[in-house]
Amino acid sequence: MRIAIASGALLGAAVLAGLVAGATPARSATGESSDAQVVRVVARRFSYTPNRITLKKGRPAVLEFTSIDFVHGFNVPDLHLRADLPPGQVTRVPIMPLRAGVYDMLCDNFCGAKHEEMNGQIVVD
Ligand SMILES: [Cu+2]
Repeated sequence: MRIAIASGALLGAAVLAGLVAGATPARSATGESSDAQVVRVVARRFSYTPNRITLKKGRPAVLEFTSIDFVHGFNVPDLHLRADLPPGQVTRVPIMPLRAGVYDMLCDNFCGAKHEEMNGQIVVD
């Protein structure tokens, strides 16, 4: 009988712990906040879609890239962001936009004739 009571108390504690854990903002192993703005971006010769990404200043964000055809090179020089984008997988790029502004993004892996046209902007406001 004592065992039954003890296990009941343990179960109650476990449920309570679960509720408390559920009430606190979750963080992934990489430290990304669960309230991050997630923006999916498709990369292909010779464009990013969307090619204008708007983020809220002070709110963490994650850019999720899928490349269709090539290892494009996502680069935002003024934000010191860079990632190779291998096709066939999602490449996540965390970003904490702290300063309002318009930042040019480009592809820095030569991907063909119109490579120079593969660009866009990140707008933080
Ligand atoms: Cu490219």
